[in-house]
Amino acid sequence: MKQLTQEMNDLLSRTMDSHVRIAVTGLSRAGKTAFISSLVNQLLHTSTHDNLPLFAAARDKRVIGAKREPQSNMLVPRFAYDQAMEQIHATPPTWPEPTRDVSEIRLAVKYRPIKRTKKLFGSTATLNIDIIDYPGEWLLDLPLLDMDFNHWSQSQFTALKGVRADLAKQWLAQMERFDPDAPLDEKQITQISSSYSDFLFACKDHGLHWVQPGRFVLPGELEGAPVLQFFPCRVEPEHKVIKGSNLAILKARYREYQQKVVKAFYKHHFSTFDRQIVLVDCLQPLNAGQDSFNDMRQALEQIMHSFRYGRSNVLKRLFAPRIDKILFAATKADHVTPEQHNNLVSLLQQMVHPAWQTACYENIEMSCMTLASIQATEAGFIAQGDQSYPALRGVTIDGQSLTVFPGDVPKTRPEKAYWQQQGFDFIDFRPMENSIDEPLPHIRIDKALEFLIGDKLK
Ligand SMILES: Nc1nc2c(ncn2[C@@H]2O[C@H](COP(=O)(O)OP(=O)(O)O)[C@@H](O)[C@H]2O)c(=O)[nH]1
Ligand SMILES: [Mg+2]
Repeated sequence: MKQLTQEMNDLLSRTMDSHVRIAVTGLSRAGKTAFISSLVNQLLHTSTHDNLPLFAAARDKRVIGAKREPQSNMLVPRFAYDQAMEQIHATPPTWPEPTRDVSEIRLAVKYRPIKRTKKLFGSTATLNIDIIDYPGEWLLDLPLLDMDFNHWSQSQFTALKGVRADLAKQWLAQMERFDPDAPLDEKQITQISSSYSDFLFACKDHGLHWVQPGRFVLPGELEGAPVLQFFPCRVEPEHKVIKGSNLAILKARYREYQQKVVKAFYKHHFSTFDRQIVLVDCLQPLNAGQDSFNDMRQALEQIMHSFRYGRSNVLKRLFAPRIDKILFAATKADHVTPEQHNNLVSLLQQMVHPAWQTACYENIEMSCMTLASIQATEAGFIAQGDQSYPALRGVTIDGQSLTVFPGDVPKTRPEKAYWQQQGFDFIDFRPMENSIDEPLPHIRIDKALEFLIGDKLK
């Protein structure tokens, strides 16, 4: 009953435009934890600081204050904001620990509305904002809902080219000794599953982001569970499955994974999101090389399928979608000098727009931008003779002060020659020292907020 009342309240406040659920995703290390930490930090400071000039409600002094509230979904872990702040404000400052699961945090923002309908209810109003953090890798699993085990296995073997084929060697060697028709050998299945997971992890380490099943590399609370212990196995379509055989169990676990992991995520989490921000680290693949870059594009395209609610779409059969705005943001903009920011947006647009335009995204507004959640460098110029060049100054993770020009960001998808001739070389900096009473330094978090919730604060 309590649960029901809570749900009714949430529903009511949503119709009153006083509740919004913003989902934050991106592949691992895209910058989700840093983004949410900074977003919360900015909102908590905005009544006392002019830290969000591009966020109209804050600029116009209509935000009275923000505070943290207990989250509504009690089955989801809380986003570790306090821990993140401790780490960022430590001496020396460090980046927050990576998170590996879905988590949530709620803020209540009190503001002065300008819409007449809202003013009827008083001179102030409150917007409850739920911010949900979940791994983008989980969205790579969507196609699994439309594929049976054989079909999926086939697709995995087809993808074994180039670096992937090399990385898969150990797993494939174990497959040689695997007999799908033999009676269930739990130990062998566990071993091969673990070898298959190692292969997926190795792909990630080599900057190859398209991995399936996505949960294998970010299992969250499912770590070690049998539902994550299976692997692709190539058999002829007409191959008969013997009851109690290895193959029978692989297929059963695959079906369980489809239902209890993939479908459950879309039904219980994804279906509740109103707005989505997808964070993309375009710089890492620029560092890593062409394979990594192409792979990132492929993974992004795959991620975008989750926002495509065409009529016959598998998602539409599961729930009534309601995401109406998506922001794609290239993160870590403080890794490049400011005059490169435009190129960084163009690059992101080039990765996102073609897929966006050819598909049917019903009633979803989309935008691309660049941001730095927690600015770790200062931009300036260095003089060389009578010329001056743009440069960044920061402190490296091991405490060295550096002034660098990391390179030009290509405006469009680079050709192979880019990596051969110049490439890109960015260095990891640690967060700048910052007083706990001050908001964190950022680049364009306010612009992101304006896109994501500006309309809700009118
Ligand atoms: N310079 C800079 N580095 C960032 C920023 N955001 C994230 N990073 C770096 O990217 C790493 C991964 O970020 P995190 O937020 O943990 O990624 P997540 O896996 O998507 O949650 C951090 O440890 C930082 O090194 C940023 O705004 N500026
Ligand atoms: Mg994280």
